[in-house]
Amino acid sequence: ATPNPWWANAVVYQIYPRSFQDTNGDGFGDLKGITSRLGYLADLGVDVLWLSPVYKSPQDDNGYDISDYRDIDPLFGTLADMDELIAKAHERGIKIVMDLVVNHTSDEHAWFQASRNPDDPHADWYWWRPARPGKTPGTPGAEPNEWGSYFGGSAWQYDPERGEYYLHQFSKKQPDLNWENPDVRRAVYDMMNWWLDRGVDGFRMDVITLISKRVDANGKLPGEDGSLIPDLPVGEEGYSNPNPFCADGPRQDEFLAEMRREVFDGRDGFMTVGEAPGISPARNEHITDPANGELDMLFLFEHVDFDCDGVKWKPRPLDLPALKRIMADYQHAVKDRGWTALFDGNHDQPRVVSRWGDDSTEESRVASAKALALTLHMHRGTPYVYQGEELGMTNAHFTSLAQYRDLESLNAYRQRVEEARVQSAESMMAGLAARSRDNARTPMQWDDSRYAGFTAPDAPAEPWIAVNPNRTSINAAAEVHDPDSVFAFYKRLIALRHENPVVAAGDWTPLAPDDPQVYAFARSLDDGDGAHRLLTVVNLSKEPADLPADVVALLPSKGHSPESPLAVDRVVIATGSDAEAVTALASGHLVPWQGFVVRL
Ligand code: TEU
Ligand code: CA
Repeated sequence: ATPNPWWANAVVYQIYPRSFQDTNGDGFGDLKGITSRLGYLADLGVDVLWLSPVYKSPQDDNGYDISDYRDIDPLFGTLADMDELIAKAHERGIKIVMDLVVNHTSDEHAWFQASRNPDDPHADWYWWRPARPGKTPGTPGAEPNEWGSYFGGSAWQYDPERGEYYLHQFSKKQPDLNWENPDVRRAVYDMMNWWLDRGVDGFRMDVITLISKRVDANGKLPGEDGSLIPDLPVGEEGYSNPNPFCADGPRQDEFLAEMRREVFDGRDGFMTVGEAPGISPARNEHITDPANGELDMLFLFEHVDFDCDGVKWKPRPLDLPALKRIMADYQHAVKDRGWTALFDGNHDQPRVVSRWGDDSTEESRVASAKALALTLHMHRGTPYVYQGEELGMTNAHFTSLAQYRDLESLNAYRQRVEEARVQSAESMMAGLAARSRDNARTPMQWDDSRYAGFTAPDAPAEPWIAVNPNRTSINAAAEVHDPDSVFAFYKRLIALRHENPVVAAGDWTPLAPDDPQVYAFARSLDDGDGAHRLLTVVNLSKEPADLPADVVALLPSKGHSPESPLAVDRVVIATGSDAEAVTALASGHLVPWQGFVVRL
């Protein structure tokens, strides 16, 4: 096999700057804060930092609504602070990847303001459409079609100045850019080159699989002629879903290949990762196959969308065999070519230890956080660690609407409980507690002080969102020197990926796919002097579990009976002690949340 590119052996750490480290006491994290924590990140051993957006922004969607791509928002600091962070990170051999948000801009971007004048050269830089025929512009029901925004309400906003509607799949302050327009693409590529020339090492590309829309030969979007969009039902909240017309569209590959040529060809040492809602594993193989010159890897979403009852606000408990099937599809799709990003959490998802682990006691929280980390990091792909995940940070467990900040959550509450009346307040509050994006956005817990060291205890301003009270027991200061901490375990997992080629490059083979408690798989790599194989076994449940038969069958003859236990030096890593792993294999029984990797 061709030698892996550098990012195939790397671990990426996602920073949500707003909640990472505040250094000027305004209650918001900032760039100087990130720079001040590079030692911690170097100690953890991560190779790349992905920063959620820090560009100029009205902060309607916490920076995913950009008003100037070539400047830093004062909330986070200055371009000089960004240059310093890049330089200081590079000194430590850590790369910096920026968040590229180009499916849409802020409505306060100069491009959009110019576009409101139909005679301006920017007039066609966004998706402007007239009111539905026969309807008075600006009145309810006059929108060009029934599409709903992911953040509630219609996906069309009326602009009285232009007298037309503009498309926004996300908030009304996030108008979709018109990628059909070559001037838009040119402007995006020029900006990307400007950042790469400034020293950044690549991009995470926000909803990059939504940029190509399915327009007809006349450039019309479905339903614009006043008819209902064919075959797209209006949902319980009164809108239809634009996804079938805006995800993985007809020019997706063309645009990504053009971007690769215009921006990345000729450069090296960079990486690109696309946020890819609506992309199948098979399409992931095509887009990440280096022969197609598009993207290096993608975040796929089925594994973080399936555990609910049709809508994220009606969560369901984990169905482990279903998760294993989804992850197996991801892995099989890229076994011969292409690559995949591995993640269980980010700034849009609840904390994985609360979602699929058990944060009800300290013991189960630590054990399940390690078990989940072991499962993810032993897969083939590039693992992403979301800030605080390495500490076993939990969901916020908010109890009142006033504690929430995220517009997705607040708009969903209003629309589902108060307007469409499709969910009770009590059920919605439970849904928010389980799935609100704010669960992952509470301040990073550095120590047990009043604001967890995120900002000074005597800071003039409160943090922008409440610090989790469990900062008293869950914080970096308590973990970085504790060999049994979640942090120490992540550090070992990251080191293992750097040291053991089987982890980064080995093939992946599922085991016990139908077992409801145990997640098991094998990794193998033949590097010329025989195959090296690793067996991963994890009890992802709060109950004891039996070793699955097809796992036992893989063990060497000496290894699965009390009389002939596996030699302890075959244990590569274990959530408990190595001896406990040997005992589990010999006895055939796993204690709750017990996981380990052994050399076969
Ligand atoms: O997320 C897009 C996206 O898929 C999320 O909206 C996700 O589907 C949803 O939050 C889960 O319920 C990206 C960014 O990661 C997100 O923070 C932004 O709000 C969004 O795009 C718009 O830029
Ligand atoms: Ca600050």
